[in-house]
Amino acid sequence: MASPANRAPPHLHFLVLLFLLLSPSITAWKKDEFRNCNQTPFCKRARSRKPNTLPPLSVSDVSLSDGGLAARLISSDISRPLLLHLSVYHGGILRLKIDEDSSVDPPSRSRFQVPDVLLPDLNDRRLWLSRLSSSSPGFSSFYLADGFEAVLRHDPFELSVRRTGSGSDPTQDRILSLNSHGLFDFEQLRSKNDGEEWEERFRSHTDSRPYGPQSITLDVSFHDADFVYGIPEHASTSLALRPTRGPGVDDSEPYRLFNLDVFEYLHESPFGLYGSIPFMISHGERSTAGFFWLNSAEMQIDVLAPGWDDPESPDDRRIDTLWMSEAGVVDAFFLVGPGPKDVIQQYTSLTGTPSMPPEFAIAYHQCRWNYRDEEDVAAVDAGFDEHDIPYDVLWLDIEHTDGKRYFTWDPVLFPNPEEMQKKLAEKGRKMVTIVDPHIKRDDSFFLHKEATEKGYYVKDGSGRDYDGWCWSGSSSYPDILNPEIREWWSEKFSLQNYKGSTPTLYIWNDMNEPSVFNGPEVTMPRDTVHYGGIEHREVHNAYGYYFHMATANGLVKRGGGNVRPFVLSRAFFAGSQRYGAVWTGDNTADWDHLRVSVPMVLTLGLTGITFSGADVGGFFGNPEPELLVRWYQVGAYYPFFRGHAHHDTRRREPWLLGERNTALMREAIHTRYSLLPYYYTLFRETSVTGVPVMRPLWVEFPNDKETYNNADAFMIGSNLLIQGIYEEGQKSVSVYLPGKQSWYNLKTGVGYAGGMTHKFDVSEDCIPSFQRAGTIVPRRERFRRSSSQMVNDPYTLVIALNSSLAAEGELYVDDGKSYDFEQGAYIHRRFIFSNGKLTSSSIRPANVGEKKFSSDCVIERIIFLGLPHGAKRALIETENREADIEPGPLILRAGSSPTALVVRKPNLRIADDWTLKIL
Ligand code: NBV
Repeated sequence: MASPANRAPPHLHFLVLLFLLLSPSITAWKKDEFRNCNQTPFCKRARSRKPNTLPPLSVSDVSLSDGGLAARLISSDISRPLLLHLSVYHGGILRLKIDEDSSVDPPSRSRFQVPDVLLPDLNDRRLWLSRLSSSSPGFSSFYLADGFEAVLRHDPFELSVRRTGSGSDPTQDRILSLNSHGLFDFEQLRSKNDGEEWEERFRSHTDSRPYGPQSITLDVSFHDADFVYGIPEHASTSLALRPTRGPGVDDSEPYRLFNLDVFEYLHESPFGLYGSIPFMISHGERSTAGFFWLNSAEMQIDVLAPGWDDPESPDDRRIDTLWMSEAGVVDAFFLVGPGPKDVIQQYTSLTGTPSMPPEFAIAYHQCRWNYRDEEDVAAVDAGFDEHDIPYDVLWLDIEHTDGKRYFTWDPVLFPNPEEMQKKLAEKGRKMVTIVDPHIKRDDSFFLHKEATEKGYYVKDGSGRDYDGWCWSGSSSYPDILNPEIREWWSEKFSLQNYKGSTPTLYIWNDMNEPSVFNGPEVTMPRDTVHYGGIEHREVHNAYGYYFHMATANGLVKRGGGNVRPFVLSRAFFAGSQRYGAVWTGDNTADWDHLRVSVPMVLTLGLTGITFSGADVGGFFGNPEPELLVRWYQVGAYYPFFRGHAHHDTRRREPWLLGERNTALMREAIHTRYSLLPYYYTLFRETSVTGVPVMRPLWVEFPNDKETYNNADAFMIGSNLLIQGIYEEGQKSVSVYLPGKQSWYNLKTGVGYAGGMTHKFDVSEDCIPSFQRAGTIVPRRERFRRSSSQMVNDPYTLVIALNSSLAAEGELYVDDGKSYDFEQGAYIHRRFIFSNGKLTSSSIRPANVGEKKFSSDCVIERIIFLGLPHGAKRALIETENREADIEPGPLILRAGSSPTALVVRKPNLRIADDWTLKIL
């Protein structure tokens, strides 16, 4: 049956769209379009509670069951006892689940628990929980990990994690605790009271809320913490989360986690953006810890300033936070650290490490809304060659389709899509097309016909296919929560089903929050219904995640299970790192947005999603050439590096702003291409450990307080430190170089002492970048059209020596596209330089498969920084031959002067073990 919007005559649709496009409400960020905490009843209620004023909760009927601890939570105002369950996982993870006891006075439905996020093998990593005999009366304590125990206080209920061996007082030496302020509140499902109104209204929208209030609130304290980080996605120029409430906080709004398509978002705001990850990390000199709440409903999180509870005695050593969720259950994880990398590893042992991307995907991408037609595509492609700029992927936005019907091509503008892709492929280049979740309600569109017939759309409250307005006009949205529908969706990417696609076509999922132009807060109404009767409110933040998953699985299937997919998604949730990359959405071409991109990408990395970046140049508006150049210089280091722009902006391919600027952008892109071997090695590392490619300084220097809130500089792996330039016409910049070792400028090779701030003159040709002494970075210095044309090229090793004249580094290489690496088909080398000798040995865990990867690539140049002058020759001991050493430049570009000693043409195979000795 057609919904009212569907019955509207077509001209009305056009008028509505015209109205939406011209309306001043979407020409700039409009606060009023989005709910604030006061307009969100569960948030307002939770925030108004004072600490320890609710009837206290207590723990009863504690028993050990099924390897975990089970108990009931009771209080004078809880109608049905709550069931509490604690379990412990290998590696320092405590899990707390709290749900309603549905055996008593059964509620009409069960509460939603997010499936498909936690790794399926998690259960195998459970530790059998045993109560410690030393537990004090009224407490249950148990082993969590070496050095840590969990403590459950019975009355009043409190759960904490503390270091062991810190004495008999169970409240001593805690690192994390829950309900220490008695703010835990669980609105239980119940029947409507007479006269009670459950509906909620916002602007012209009414949420029927058929199941009434069901929110959950809890307070979490991070002890020994100087700062907390995480819970993306928000735009903030501070890497550490600023307090949202308490003394000294004026503009008091909690951080909102609710996936939204926010038009022209501000660079400084706690409001929710496109993705949500309810994971927070605390850090201080003594420890790092984490808290993750697996819940996909709207969440609001307060970071409370010291003294929020008692202005007379603020406690600076503890950070209290308040977590409020509209629905779902408590399924929370406490991560003990104790170091930053431990916490990230613990988190990714729950939600997965980032998948290994195909190699082309970590090179440069060129995008625009839109490349008009095939001729335009050919001209842009040729432009890169003419200007000697490498790039790997050309992107097509929504206009390439036939009337915003995804999986189709505009027959006039793109009549020969396969040929177009093949031409790019001849140069080793790929194409990406956009596929959004809104499906045009057009009976002649195969996708809509099929989805309608099969009943695959999300339903509105009355059971009809939900009909919303988006790019394609009246549209419906696949119910991607349903595994059968995900299967169906993934089949659409096969070469037979996606007409005009070829194996070098990859995918971009935009608008998957989901964005609905005429929906409440530009998204799907909360009372729409998914698979299994789940309300949209319960699953909202994971909708885009499922979309990303189904699309990525589609590409895996297309490749017969042995081709790595590449899918970029705008919306994300915990676990999205398993399915591909994300970007920070519609930013603006101004300096503040360039600045904020760094903490945004760093925060994504801390919460599992390392493969991310911001639109280089800024999506809205026209960047001045200086801004565009600076953006390329920073963007060249984002894990995901793509230039993109709105259709209203002037064209800005990297050769359009004058020769000098072309040269500067070329140099920035060349920097990325030269570092691809290092980046690929880091992507391998993150796919194993979860530790991000782009890292906050404090992750590498956890004891150096100076680094804790540095959002302007960042690390690429452990070896490179990069400082962005975020101001127009900036003449000088202060850069803090952490650690006891020195740092070498990446371009000049000049060394600088660590542990201090240096003031540098800013040059136009690059941003300050440094290699840490004691490290070895593999590079490739020959530039070609695309990364795949570089596969047989030789490598350069840059060896930055520390004060003991030693250094270490790695190189990881595989075929760049298949999953054969999972069976051992890769080369992973460790290079160690010490006592005047450089050795290359293989890193290969014993249980890795038998498959081999072979490469004839050699190292054509070894550059030493910090090697005392005088060395003239090197002996390759394993082959008994010599190579020359000469002073040389660090970078083989015009105008570079010698700052290093260079071993010329050692021609050492990367696949072999060898030793080279400086004579
Ligand atoms: O598909 C058009 C754009 C896209 O270029 C951009 O990157 C997305 O974030 N899309 C949003 C929809 C329209 C934005 C105004």
